[in-house]
Amino acid sequence: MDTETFSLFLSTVRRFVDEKLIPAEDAVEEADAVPAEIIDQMKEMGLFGISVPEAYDGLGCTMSEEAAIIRELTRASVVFRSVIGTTVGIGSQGIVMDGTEEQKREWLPKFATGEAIASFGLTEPEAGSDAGSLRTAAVRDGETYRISGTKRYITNAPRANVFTLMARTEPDVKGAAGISAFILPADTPGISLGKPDKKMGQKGAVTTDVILDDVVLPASAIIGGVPGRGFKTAMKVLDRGRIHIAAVSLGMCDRLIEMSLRYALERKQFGQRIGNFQLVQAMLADMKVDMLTTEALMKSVAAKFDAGEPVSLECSALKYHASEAVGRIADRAVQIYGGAGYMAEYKVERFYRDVRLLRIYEGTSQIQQTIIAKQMIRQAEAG
Ligand code: COS
Repeated sequence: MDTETFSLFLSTVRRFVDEKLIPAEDAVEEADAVPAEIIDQMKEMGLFGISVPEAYDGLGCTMSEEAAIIRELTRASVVFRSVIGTTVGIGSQGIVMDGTEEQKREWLPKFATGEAIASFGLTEPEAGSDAGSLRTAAVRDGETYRISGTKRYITNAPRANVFTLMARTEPDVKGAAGISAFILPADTPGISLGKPDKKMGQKGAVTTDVILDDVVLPASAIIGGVPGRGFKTAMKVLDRGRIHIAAVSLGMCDRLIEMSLRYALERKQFGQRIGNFQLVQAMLADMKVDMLTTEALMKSVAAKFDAGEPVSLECSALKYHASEAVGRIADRAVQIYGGAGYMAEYKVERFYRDVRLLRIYEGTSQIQQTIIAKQMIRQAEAG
């Protein structure tokens, strides 16, 4: 997108956030659902297609552009972003990165319009951080695979038309090398969903188990057509996804700082606004520093990603920093609000719970630390 078109798009998103999404936050929390009308508006705006290349009818945003859009969008409750999150990110990008031309032509234009919602099936009951130990088995049977297993906490599973699903095609190969990524249409016989998970926060975002009982798929459903490459596809998708999650964190940083500053200027104690007190100022300043360091890191990592540089370590560093930073910011926001910060009607307690997930999904902070350190050690050993 040229600069002018892009800044117009961003201001449309900003208006949508201020006029539609923020006013709908309480109703979404209450109903534990995002209204269909809002989802339709997101489709009309092209939000489902930001990461789909233009050749497949998407907006073809760069990572830097996507991050800026997601940051803007997540000034409203992160639950709205969750509606588009898997289609923009982890659910579609395996096909964008490693799919065959035929697979891209079949699915990407549908993702771009939101006609098809994509979801990502990696996590299992016994395989969370240790994704390479997944057990869902895909057994070759002539020109097909028969897949059985359970996927856990799958975001947008009930909305999904298709899953990119990781399964073990080589039962004798332990770890990552035996895993393939499949394109699994959600209406394939043998798929059933568990009950919606009851979560700490993010009401309106949906996750369920996905249970596969002898699901038959053609061998051509493997992303890229070559078995054994699915783990690497998943890791590349997650590297990119971690920049996206940092942008989500940053949007919430902006919102929480905006709210805290407003409250500090309105709320009076000891005969003056609490923003005059240096201990409150210290919290505001620390929030700003956390936001600015996240913003700076995000811009540099997204730019390196767009330049095609290897950024796996940086993606982990960014996701780690951003998600921890927004956690600290949310905690300080509750503190600045005091008693009101603990009460549902002021919303900061909700955001405090909502952002807690950012330190967990798409790789915990501890997994990010190990990715960073392992690469540092590898680089040192390589001289
Ligand atoms: N990009 C490309 N390839 C990668 C990669 C990346 N970012 N990370 C790892 N790989 C490759 C490795 O190069 C290795 O290939 P070779 O055997 O050909 O060298 C292979 O994948 C296995 O890598 P590794 O040995 O590092 O895998 P581990 O099993 O030790 O696990 C971690 C790696 C822990 C990093 C991985 O399991 C992980 O990211 N876990 C968190 C999962 C997660 O984020 N879950 C969230 C659920 S989705 S919301």
